[in-house]
Amino acid sequence: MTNPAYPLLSALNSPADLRALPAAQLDDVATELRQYLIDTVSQMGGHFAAGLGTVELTVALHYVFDTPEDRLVWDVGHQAYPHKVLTGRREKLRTIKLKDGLAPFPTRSESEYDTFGVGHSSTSISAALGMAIAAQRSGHKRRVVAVIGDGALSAGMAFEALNHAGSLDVDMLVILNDNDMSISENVGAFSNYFARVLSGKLYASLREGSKKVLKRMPTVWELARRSEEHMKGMVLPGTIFEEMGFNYIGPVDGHDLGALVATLKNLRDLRGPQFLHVITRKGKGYAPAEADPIKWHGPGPFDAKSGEIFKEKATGPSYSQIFGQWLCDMAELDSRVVGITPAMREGSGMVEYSRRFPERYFDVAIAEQHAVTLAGGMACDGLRPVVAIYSSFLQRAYDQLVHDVALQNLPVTFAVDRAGLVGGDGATHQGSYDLSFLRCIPNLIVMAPANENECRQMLFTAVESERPAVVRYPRGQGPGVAAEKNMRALPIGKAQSMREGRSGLAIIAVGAMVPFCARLADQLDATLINLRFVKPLDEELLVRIASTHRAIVTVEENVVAGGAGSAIAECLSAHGYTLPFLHLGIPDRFIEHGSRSDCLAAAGLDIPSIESAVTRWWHVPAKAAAR
Ligand SMILES: Cc1ncc(C[n+]2csc(CCOP(=O)(O)OP(=O)(O)O)c2C)c(N)n1
Repeated sequence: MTNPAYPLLSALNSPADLRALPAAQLDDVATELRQYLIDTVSQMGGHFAAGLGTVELTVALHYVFDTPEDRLVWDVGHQAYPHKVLTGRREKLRTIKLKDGLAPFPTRSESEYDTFGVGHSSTSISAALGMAIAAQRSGHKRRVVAVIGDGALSAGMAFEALNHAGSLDVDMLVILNDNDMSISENVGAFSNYFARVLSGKLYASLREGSKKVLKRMPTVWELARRSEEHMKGMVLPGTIFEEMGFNYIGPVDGHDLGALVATLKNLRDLRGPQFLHVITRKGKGYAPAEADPIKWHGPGPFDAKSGEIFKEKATGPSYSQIFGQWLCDMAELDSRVVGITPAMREGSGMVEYSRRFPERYFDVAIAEQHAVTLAGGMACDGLRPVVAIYSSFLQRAYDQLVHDVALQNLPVTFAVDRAGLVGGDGATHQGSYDLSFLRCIPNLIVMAPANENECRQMLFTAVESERPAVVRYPRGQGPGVAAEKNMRALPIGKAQSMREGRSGLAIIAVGAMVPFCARLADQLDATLINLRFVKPLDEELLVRIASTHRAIVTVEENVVAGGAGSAIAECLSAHGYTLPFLHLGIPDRFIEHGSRSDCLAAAGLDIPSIESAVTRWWHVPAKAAAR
């Protein structure tokens, strides 16, 4: 049934329907699609400005290419809402990020049009190249297209893939969606170069000229060939891509559907690695988002008419804000301290710091590996770098952490945000593994705060330790313990005893799980320990607990496999203790999107699940075994 608000769009149930339309109707489809995004995202929040910028590109791609037979690979996937709408998921868009609703990013299990699972950036060219090689080897004639933003192009992986693809004789198209923005302003020499060249008068006139040429010429190939002499080496932003073995075309106005369709049709039939540079505007078509694309990157629900984003009532500061305040205070206290972010200024709570300490603030673009090694170098020569990084993005920089920091015992502080379950961003962004992959690295100190004040004191402890040290804290707010202005270093490797119980059961909890276990410890008259340090462990206290209790429960917001519970069991087993253990943590499966509470419940880590799991275990088999 067609919806009068979106007469064309509501009749499109697949890209095949779109391809059946005359080209003259595509502009109207784009207008409706944009309005649909505004109407829908305003109700439930979600990634917004990036999707508004890719409306025309998405329509053109599905119109020209034979998706899903032709492979369309989106980078990161936060700009893929229009793609979801055009590929049979229009009505479900309102469920995106919600429990059992659409996934936040393209996901292979969700749709055959989602050719590659994404969420972490800069993977699209590698994945598309892999598909192009597979097509070549199996004799498939399909086309493969990667769409990557200028922010995502700043990562090493993207260049590794370009470097490889340009040396091969494979048919693939890389589209650079250039809007001059990452989540915040895009940074780096490459981005500056594009901006300089594209804003140059000379280039603008050449572009006008080439537009006219395009109209007269049958193929883009010919355009590229004929315009080569006067453009290449002078101002053409694509010279570097040409040098890497790509045939560079562009820039093309990414909101001009006619030009996009004509260009893509020409490119579809070209052999070898092709590179199309498309200029778009983040937030296109929604004035508030065009004016402030940072604010509108991923807003909550908003009033579409007034542009007012409805604020959730916060009862206290988030952990990211606690970190941001601490970083400012620490920078004031110690002139050696510098802050590093891989393109996550807003999310990591560093806006204020970046304003107050611009000389000591380094946004390195989406380059987690570089961020960590850069910090290593800084620490070698007297600085005390603080790398703010999300747990799931730290996965990218593992070797750098081991080889460039820990092995050299360099004093780098890691503020690991979004550790544990993150909610709406789903499986790709869950910070499920950091305790497991960190605690096995020699020299590292690994801390997890149980509340806001402890977070601040641990961050201070990390810098004061003069060693590589990690503080991992969850998304959102803590239990509401006000952070003391005064900073004091905690004794390294000392846990905190919260409650001495008489039942013989000890609960050892980590970070955010400590307050979750308080009521349970009272109910069961159990001892409650706030582990504080996952590394080094408080062996003395653990041995005392093991010798005075009959069973131990460990609770952590990290995978059970190899986590803090395993560390405790290993330690006690080495001391000869064989008492019963229950290890609670994230189970051995990926936890999908939903609210943070939904995710905790799905992992069995919400308060009721913890309480019932421990109570059952303690009352029946463990107690019997322990008697
Ligand atoms: C490895 C990794 N680091 C950081 C992020 C967070 N992130 C999501 S989108 C984004 C900006 C992407 O910019 P760009 O590719 O230019 O897309 P735009 O939003 O401008 O359309 C960042 C930093 C991520 N998804 N993956």
